[in-house]
Amino acid sequence: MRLDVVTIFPEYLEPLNVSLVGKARARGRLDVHVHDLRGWTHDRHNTVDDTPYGGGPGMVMKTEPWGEALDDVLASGYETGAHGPALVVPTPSGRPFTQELAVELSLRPWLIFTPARYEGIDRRVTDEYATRIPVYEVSIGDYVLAGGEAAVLVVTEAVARLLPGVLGNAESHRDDSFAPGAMANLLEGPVYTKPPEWRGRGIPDVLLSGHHGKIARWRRDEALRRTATNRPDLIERCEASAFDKKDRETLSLLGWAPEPGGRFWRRPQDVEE
Ligand code: 6GU
Repeated sequence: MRLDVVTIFPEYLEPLNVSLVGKARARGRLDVHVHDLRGWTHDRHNTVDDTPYGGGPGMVMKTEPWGEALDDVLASGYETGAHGPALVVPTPSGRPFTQELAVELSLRPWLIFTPARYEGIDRRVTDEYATRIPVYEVSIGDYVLAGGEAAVLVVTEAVARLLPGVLGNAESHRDDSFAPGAMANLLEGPVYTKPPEWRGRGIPDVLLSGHHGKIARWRRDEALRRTATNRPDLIERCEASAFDKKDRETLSLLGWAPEPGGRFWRRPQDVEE
């Protein structure tokens, strides 16, 4: 997969050289190109922003540097044989970045990221490239960052670990908490390793029992417990058929009630205001 990032803070993308993404690059699974947007300015001050039409606070990133940068990145990619580019525009106004979208992006051969500072990029830039290539406007959560660079790191890491030969263990994705079609999309429960006792704290007996059926059931109950506490919306979203008989018992003990249709709902007295 080829990755291009156009930014006014190329040094912010240094983490792409380390850890999992760095390994993917070293193994030849990822071909990363970081570009300084200011290289496509022509004035003495390397201006990339201007005041917004219609007034209001902040500054807007200008069309011309982005247009020239993206034209050059697209052309250079084609020259080296890249195909199927897609633009990924990080913005708090984008669609939520999910594991499902990470999987979709991991199947594309070439992603071009356009992290913006200030109040974002002049809309005409996205509109223009959307007539040529797929454009994904993505948000990584319900909070506001000062710029899209951190979001590029987040998306890149989520995508890179899905590329063949990066994680090493093909099984590892299937159980991801948010893997599409995962067992009821539950959060993963707690994990333990040696030593068997640490500061007076032991390991749950069942994990030492060697009884695979009981271990699987315990893990499932812990996943239900953690999901019910941290992400009750995920439980409510589950189809009735996602829960077996023991799941239902566990959820009832956790204070959840089945609807007539079989879906689960927090009992009204347990819903926080
Ligand atoms: Cl992608 N960018 C910015 N600036 N803020 C965000 C975001 C992206 N996702 C959530 N907040």
